[in-house]
This record gives sequence, C-alpha cells and structure tokens, in this order.
Amino acid sequence: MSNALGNHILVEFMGCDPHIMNDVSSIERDMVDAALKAGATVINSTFHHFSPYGVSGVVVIQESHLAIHTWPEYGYAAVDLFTCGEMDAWISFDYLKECFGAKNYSALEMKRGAVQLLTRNDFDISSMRQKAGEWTNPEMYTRNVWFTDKDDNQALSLRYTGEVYYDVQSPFQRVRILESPKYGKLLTLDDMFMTTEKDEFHYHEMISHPAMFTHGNAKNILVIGGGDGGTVREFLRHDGVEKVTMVEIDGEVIKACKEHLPSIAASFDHPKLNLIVGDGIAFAKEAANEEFDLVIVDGSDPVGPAEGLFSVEFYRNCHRILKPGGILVAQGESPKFNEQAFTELNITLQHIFGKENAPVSLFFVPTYPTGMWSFQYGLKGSAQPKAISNDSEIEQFVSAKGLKYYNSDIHKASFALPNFVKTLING
Ligand code: SPD
Repeated sequence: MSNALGNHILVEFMGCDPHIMNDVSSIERDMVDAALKAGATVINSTFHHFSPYGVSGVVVIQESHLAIHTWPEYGYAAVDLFTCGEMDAWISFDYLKECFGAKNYSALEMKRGAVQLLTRNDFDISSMRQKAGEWTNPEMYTRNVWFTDKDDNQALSLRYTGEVYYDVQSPFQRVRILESPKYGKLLTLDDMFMTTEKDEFHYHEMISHPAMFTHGNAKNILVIGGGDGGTVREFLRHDGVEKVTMVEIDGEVIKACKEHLPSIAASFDHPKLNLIVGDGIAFAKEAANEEFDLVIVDGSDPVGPAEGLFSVEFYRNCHRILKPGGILVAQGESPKFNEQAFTELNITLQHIFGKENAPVSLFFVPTYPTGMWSFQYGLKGSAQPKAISNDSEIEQFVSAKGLKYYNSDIHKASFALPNFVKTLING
C-alpha cells in the first residue's frame, strides 16, 4: 500500500526537435495522447504558444496533471508528470520521449503527500458523493468536463457530466457515448460530435425526407454509414419504401447506439432493413448498375475511415448504381467550419452529375461547429428539390409522423443559399 498521495516525475528532455518544441498543436496532441496511453482520464487541456517561440500547457487528468514548458531554441522541454492511483506515468514518459525526439533526458521521481505527515479530516463522504451525482441541477458544478470538436481556429464545446457509458477504440476510431446536461446522451467519434439525443432530429429528418418527397416514389434505398440508426429510422417511416440497405463500416458504432441511444437506433430490427457491417466504398464499387432509387451517404468528416467518402471514384460509383431519376444525398460538411471539404465535394458532384444537378441544402445543427451544416445532392433526373409542388402531401406526413424539423417550407427554404455559399460553389 502506498504511503503517499501522489507520484511526481520531474523530467528534463534535451536535444529535442526544435520545430516540434515550437508546435503548440502537436505538443498538445502528444501530451493528451501520453495521458491516454497511460490509462488516464483526460478532463481538459490548455496550451499556449509564446512569441516568438516556446509553448506551455497543462493536461488536467482525473489522476492529477501533465504539464510542459518548452524552449525550442535549446531543444529543451521541462515536463511534470504528476499522478495518483495506479496510473503508470512512465508510460507517458516513454511516449513523450519518442514524440519529441529527445536525445538526452533525466527524470527525478518523488512521492507527494506523505501520509505520515498529514492529518486526515473526517468529511461526510456519503452526502458529498450524493451531491456530486446530482449533476442535472447542481448547486455547483462538481465536474467541469467539456467535449470539444475543433480545428486549429474554431471549436464547439459541450459540458458533459463525466458519465461515460461507452468508450471503445474500434479498429477505425474511438467510439464514445457521454452524458450531457443540455443535449442528453452524445455519440462522439474520435474528437467529433456525431449526434445527440436532443438535436439528432435536425440532421436525420433533413437527410431523408427532402429526397423522399423530391423523388416521389423511392422504393429501394442504400444508406452508407449512418451507424447510429437515425437515418434509416426516418426512411422507414415511409410506407412506400420496400427495402433499405445500410452499410456501416464500424460495428462498434451500431453496438454503442443500440445499447445507449435506443430512440435513435430504433429501427435496426425493421423487416425492410438489410443491415451490413462492411465497407460502404467497396459495396458501392461492387453494386449493380441502376439498382437504387436513393443513395444516402451519412458519413463522418473527411478524416479517418470516412476519407474515401469524399473521393471522385466513390461518387462515380454512386452515380452508376442510381436508377434514372435517382437521387444522391451526401453529408456535405459546413461551408463555414470546413469550407474546403464543402467546396471540393460540390465540385466533384457538379462534375459527375452536371452543374445544374448538384444542389446544396443548408440546415442548422446546434452541436456541430458553427451550427451551419449541409447536405449535397446529385440528381440523376430532372426533379429539382427546390421546385416541389406536393406541399399538402408533405404536411400530412409531417403531422402524421410528428416530425420536429422538416416541413414543406423548410424543404424549399433549405435550398436557398446565402451569397457567400453561392460564390463557394459557383466559383
Ligand atoms: N461533424 C459531423 C458530421 C456529420 C456526421 N454524420 C452524423 C451521423 C448522424 N447519423
């Protein structure tokens, strides 16, 4: 049994790569990964780059902290690894040594908080624990943990409660389900928000119903991605749909959502659903010509397993497997948060489907960075989504199914674009 509260390793890393020592983003990533590799629970991190050079930062972990100060001009980093409990901070040490390319190092390990020198206060632990558990309306926030979806310059953060229902590193990505006070349970993949209990309907109603009511007679639908199940749930609300094939690469996403987001993963047992855990890009490559009325790409952002969902070859196959009159809808990124991916995808779709046949719809998702998100279309026929005339049919459906975002006005309005977006896609 340990006779100290904590363990502190004071590290000198010397002969480090000076460019790495001046790169605040990569140092933050390395420090956070060093904590995770040692089994720590990361609470938060804050890092700062000094002018003209040097970086300081702290990763607060449930087990204490990791801190760093760098002097790039000397290839030097002073690192503190302060831990308590069973965590082995030497794992973090070894990892950082590699990341920084340190040629020399020294480390001084010391025990912190020798219990022989301390007097213990008797708190009423049970009432304090109960208070800490009342995260829904606490008098004070007992846990200040935030999940942040960001690029180098922009971010969206949500407070979560510290409750982690699912946390699995799949072969493709880190799959987590977290509890949040404001948006209910969150599905996150790596460091990105995917969906939340409270606002999922914005995305799932808008990826499905505009295409259904534009097409008018879609029976055979392919969904690529969409592992949370929200997209297929919406398509299966339409009685005329005969078959939905869903191809999701990561079985862990389906498992996590079935267990913890049942209101979203509500239709996985539907008799019209053919659920395949596999590679959607390969599926589209091997599918027969003109097989589907709708092809829906409900992928995540263009990093990791979803990168191929933004390639020209993939969309050529999507075009080939659509029937005449068929419609492609792809998760189109944000014209504000991810301007380049948004624009490049539209150029690809214009190239394959034709300039007039690649419209864009915009909709609002509070939990995606900047809130402004898009679906991008490829039309293999003449039906134009903004020129629909079946408003009363739509309104009947909306009210029968109790939809919360989509209606006939939103349908048409979502294809009206601000001038800066028109400029992005028209060059
Ligand atoms: N940054 C989020 C991009 C959207 C990813 N798809 C969400 C899945 C919802 N079914």
